[in-house]
Amino acid sequence: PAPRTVLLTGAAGGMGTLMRELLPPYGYQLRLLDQLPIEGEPDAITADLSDRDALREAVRGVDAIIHLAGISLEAPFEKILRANIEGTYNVYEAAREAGVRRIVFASSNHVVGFTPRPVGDDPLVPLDAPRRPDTYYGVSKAFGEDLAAFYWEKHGVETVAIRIGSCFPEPTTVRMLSIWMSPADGARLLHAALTAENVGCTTVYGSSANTRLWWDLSSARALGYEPRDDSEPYAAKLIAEQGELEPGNPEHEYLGGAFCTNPPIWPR
Ligand code: NAI
Ligand code: 15L
Repeated sequence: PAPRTVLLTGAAGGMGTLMRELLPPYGYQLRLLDQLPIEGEPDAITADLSDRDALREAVRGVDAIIHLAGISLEAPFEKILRANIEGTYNVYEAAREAGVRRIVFASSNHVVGFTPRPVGDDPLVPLDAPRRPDTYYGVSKAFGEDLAAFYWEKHGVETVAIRIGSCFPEPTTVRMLSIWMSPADGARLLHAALTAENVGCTTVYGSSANTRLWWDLSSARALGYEPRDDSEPYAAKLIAEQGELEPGNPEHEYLGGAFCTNPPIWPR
């Protein structure tokens, strides 16, 4: 049966806030969790990912989990360790104990951040490109993907790991023209990841059908995902303001962009 009740971790964050609006029309009943309280959501669970009792309670009776919570930028290793590595382990353990069948894990393009961006006729970056994390943050997402594979092989917990590009209301940089995932396409991809059958442990790149796309969306499409958006209408203005990506500029050379050179730091 298709999942109905879904735990959304990281529900107070940027994507969580967007998905709280966009997912219920697909028929999901969302249970919300974040370390921060969520205005206007008195039933949301306010808990840190280190609180295993709270997670045990939060997963009780859910059909699936969308795991977005965590540090979403670069941070000192100790912080990444607690929130993204131990935190994701705690989510998987709670899911295993409660018999939750499927987790959709918010991985990131920064797992392969040091992959050179395709230029000209270069092929799109394939799913099996070697991992080349660009930050401790990217390393933590690579860990999450491996943890997911282990929980599938060993415990039968299914995962769709989505290497998200940039999911924001609009693309704001020239790099984002290639990796943007519109919020509406983000919801389409999450829905596909929740409902596709026999996913086992699957990894996909997550973005819209961008004209300037850098990676292969075929494994996402195999889930039934049909992106409808393209960042191209934003291109002329962003390029006029920021210029084209330059060959030889280290900040423009790799998929991970500035994460490879001067990563944005988690503020808390
Ligand atoms: P965000 O930083 O806006 O939201 C993350 C949420 O997780 C925050 O509300 C925060 O309070 C919560 N959180 C952090 N540590 C926690 C902990 N220890 N316990 C409980 N809650 C905790 O990030 P955003 O942009 O919404 O991203 C969501 C997820 O998707 C993240 O895992 C991020 O790494 C991943 N992702 C997002 C991309 C994007 O374009 N938005 C791109 C690639 C990956
Ligand atoms: C990410 O993984 C971050 O969570 C998000 O905030 C963006 O910076 C995105 O990657 C990106 O690469 O643009």
